[in-house]
Amino acid sequence: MAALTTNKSILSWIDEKIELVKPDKVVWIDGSEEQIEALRAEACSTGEMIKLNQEKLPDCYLHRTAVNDVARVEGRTFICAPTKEEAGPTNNWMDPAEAYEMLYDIARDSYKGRTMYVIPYSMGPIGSEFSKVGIELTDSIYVVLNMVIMTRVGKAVLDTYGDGEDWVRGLHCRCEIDEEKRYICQFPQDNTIISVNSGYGGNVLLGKKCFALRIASYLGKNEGWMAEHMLILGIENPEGEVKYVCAAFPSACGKTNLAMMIPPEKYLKKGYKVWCVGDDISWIRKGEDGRLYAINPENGFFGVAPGTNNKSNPNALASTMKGTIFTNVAHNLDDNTVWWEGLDKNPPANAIEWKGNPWNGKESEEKGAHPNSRFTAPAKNCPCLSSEFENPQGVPISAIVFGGRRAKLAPLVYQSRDWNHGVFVGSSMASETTAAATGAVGVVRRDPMAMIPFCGYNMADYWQHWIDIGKTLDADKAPKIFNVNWFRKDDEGNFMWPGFGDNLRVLEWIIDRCEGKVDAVESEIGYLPKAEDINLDGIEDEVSLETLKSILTVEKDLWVEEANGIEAFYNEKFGGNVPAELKAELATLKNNLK
Ligand code: GTP
Ligand code: SPV
Ligand code: MN
Repeated sequence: MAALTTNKSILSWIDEKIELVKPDKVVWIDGSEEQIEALRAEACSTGEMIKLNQEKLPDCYLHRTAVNDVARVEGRTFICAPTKEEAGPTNNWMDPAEAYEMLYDIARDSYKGRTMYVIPYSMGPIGSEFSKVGIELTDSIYVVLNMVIMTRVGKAVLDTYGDGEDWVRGLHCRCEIDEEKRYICQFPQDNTIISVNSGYGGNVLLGKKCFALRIASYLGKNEGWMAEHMLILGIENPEGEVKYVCAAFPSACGKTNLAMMIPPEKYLKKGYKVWCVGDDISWIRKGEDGRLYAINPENGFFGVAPGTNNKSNPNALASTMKGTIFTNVAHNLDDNTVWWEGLDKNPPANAIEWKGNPWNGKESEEKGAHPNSRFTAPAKNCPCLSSEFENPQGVPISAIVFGGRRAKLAPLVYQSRDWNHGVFVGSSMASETTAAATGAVGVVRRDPMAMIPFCGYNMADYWQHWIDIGKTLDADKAPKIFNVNWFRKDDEGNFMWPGFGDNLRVLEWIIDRCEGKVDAVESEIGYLPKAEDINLDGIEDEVSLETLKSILTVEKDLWVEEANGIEAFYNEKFGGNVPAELKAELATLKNNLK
């Protein structure tokens, strides 16, 4: 098939890779509906995908990954910078020359008998000055069809790009899905990603975490912008004014849910609306007016299925009703649809579970869907998609919100005193681990800015970059920085805050703070809301004022422990490399707690 570009750097790189992996055939993905339809049909003919009930779920498909390949593998993800120091203490590092040699050995001849798909894609609207181009080579139709949803794919990308050389090189080889030979390697200095022996989302949809966070964070450092693991949402008040918020929560800690939330009944009646710009990744830079602007580089949602239902996230559910690929959920054989834990209280009796075995959801103790099962849905399906979604300049950011999953300690919400204090709050974030990555679940770990698995260079330098960006912002233009925690639990293990749509009550306080419309209480850790300033109208039965007060309290002895934990994290991991501004913030916190 004829190449879709005359760009020499692209063509020669692809030729080299063809020589390496030896495909039977090379197919360029042009983005046409006919080609996509033919690939879907081919994937169904080989069993790689299952065509679902086309009346209930038009253009929807089901895919099951290998049982050993269901989440990101942080232990096998490497930043192959020239020195270990550049990758930093929180990344796995491999020497680039050694990494290339090892990866090429694994990749060599691995496309024999297979097709090489060449996917030209744009992260960000095609042609926007914010956007970046990538080429992913893959031997998986599933990857092609996911990339078609998650990014802007096809000939238009190459036509707009022309003859540049700064495109991101991505090679994915399924090989034998061998866990022992699975590697996800980023070479930030070479704009290159190589991923072998996996077929799971975050490991193989190279535009997503590998490019839009790991490579892009490194580019951002050098080019003066930021790539962040953040959702972007717009909150429209009854007067029709929209304020935008970016929020960083670790994987499976509520970004998609917050980004698409439906306001509580009483807010809807008053005329509040929430608009989704993005649910996972933000690229942020300073605009001409001196404010920070964010775009969502993606074009779809790769969302966690379990827990998604008509009450928790109706917009996400609606987004999955057409053109969606479901991965590792249960297959309801009665009507050829899908099911997952938390969809409804009516699991199918006649079904296949995520591993591919017969499953009776009414009787089985086993789960039907993997806890990290996902949907890949086009952004355009989302009923609350922002009209600014395609805006090449992005949206102006009023507030940046950090948050994690903490059963104890972290209050429902607090505000940092200023930018540097906000960076400190982000740098000291911690959260309970989730099923989004392989390994133990529910263990509290430090996850600065929700970027621990995604920062493409030394995290201490990344913090410095945050501080430096702050220095370029006028105080009245800089977004205000907050921390939230939807996941506080009582002694019986019940969530103390209803969460989901009711989180708008907290966002309302955040926006009011940005506008100087509401007072706060100064505490050891920052500004806390007065309990009566969080609107409980309509949920008084669920959250008493007393409960609210208890999750808006700084528990001093726990915070002393926390400050010690932060200090240990700084010292043990980073030694002398922690920016002076953050050390000063830590000293202030310790002093406040005396
Ligand atoms: P990634 O796609 O992995 O980056 O995850 P995410 O941050 O987008 O998380 P998502 O919104 O998919 O939520 C993950 C899990 O958290 C789901 O099971 C949700 O039901 C649950 N969750 C989300 N928001 C809330 C909340 O406000 N309260 C509670 N208790 N659970 C929530
Ligand atoms: C995450 O784990 O943060 C995700 C899913 O958004 S993945 O694409 O696997 O990274
Ligand atoms: Mn994510």
